[in-house]
Amino acid sequence: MTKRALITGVTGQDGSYLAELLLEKGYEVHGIKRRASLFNTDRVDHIYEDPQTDNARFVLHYGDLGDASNLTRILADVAPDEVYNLGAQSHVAVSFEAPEYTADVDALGTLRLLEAIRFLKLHDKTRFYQASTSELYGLVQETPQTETTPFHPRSPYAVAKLYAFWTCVNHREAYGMYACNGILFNHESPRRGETFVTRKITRGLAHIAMGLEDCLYMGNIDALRDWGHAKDYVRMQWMMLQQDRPDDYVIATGKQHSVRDFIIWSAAELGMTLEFSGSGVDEIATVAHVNGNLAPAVKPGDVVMRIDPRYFRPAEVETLLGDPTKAKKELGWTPEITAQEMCAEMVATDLQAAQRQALLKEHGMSQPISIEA
Ligand code: NDP
Ligand code: GDR
Repeated sequence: MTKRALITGVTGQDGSYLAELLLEKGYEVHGIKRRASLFNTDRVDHIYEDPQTDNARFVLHYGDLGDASNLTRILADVAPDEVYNLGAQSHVAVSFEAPEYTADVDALGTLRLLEAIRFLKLHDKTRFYQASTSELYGLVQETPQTETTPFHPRSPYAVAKLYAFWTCVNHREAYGMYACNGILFNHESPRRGETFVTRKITRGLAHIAMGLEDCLYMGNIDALRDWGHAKDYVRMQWMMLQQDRPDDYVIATGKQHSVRDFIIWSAAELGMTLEFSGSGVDEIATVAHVNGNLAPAVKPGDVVMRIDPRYFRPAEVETLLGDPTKAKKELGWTPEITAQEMCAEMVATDLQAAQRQALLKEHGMSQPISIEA
């Protein structure tokens, strides 16, 4: 029998990789997309099937995690074997600007889904995956972080995700639902949203290399993160729902790097060697050498990074490092792509796009570039 999955957040980074994975595995995949004034399905356009196609295996439904009746109707229509709740206002810095909206979507949205499954009496059939996060650890109490490390959230986003985490656990304990939390550490890819730090760096430096921007403006470049590749992490999301018993797992690489490291790697992929000087808000990165021809617009002495305090957060998560031993032991999961390999892939993709844009600009056909990140 063909398995049916429902993915909230299907148009996001993880949603798009997960949809691909499930289609490869023979699932019928239903995704919830939001109504927007412009097309917002870039990441899944390549797997989109015309609704007129007979037996389409990839189906999109309009919906929103803020709308309980809409979620209930979609769940009733689809009656999925597996629900992956990836939809969220997922930007930590934005959650300080929009805390109430973030709580509504990320916290109550999870409750709405779980209650709809219960109300529809799907809970014996439907397995539920909750996109939990290393941001729950926030002000870390122990290093590395495991499934038993205490939480101390440091943003409205993390507080909302804490509610969702415990709602998921509570529905498992109270109603016997098959509901799992994946406590995922940062994971990135060429499909990462442009305002998250890794993508901001790879895209920004690629633009600088091609003369489309002058300088990258950054926040706290000493922050430490455990970065993995989204492709490795969605594999684990699926694995979690294939076990005999539901449980919660940390998904991480067990390796930590700074934002500064990521800037250095990205620049090196473009042939630039950087020198950092100054400190605090006056720190800058200057190009010391340029090798090869991937950065034709850059010369030694150019300042390509400055600090802009606008990107500091009211409360920061300085350091995160995950211990994925449980996932490795119980599920046999290991990440295959290192942070540096991922960085190289992201830079290559962003450079290609920047080269195209530079060519268009040269011929008077350029579009304005958004550098707000
Ligand atoms: P993205 O920001 O790339 O995608 C978020 C998705 O949620 C998008 O499809 C977005 O739609 C959708 N969405 C936003 N608001 C709503 C809403 N009100 N109703 C329905 N859908 C909504 O996130 P990622 O793919 O990176 O992350 C997936 C999940 O995993 C998120 O819940 C995130 O918080 C969590 N997470 C992510 C980690 C990471 O490092 N990537 C680590 C740990 C957890 P649209 O495309 O229209 O904006
Ligand atoms: P994070 O990811 O907050 O960890 O949340 P992000 O890439 O936004 O920030 C990582 C670290 O980099 C620092 N930083 C900057 N961040 C951004 N966005 N822009 C900057 O200019 C900048 N300069 C420095 C940040 O302060 C932070 O310390 C991500 C999201 O995907 C969440 O949804 C997810 O839950 C967590 O990862 C795990």
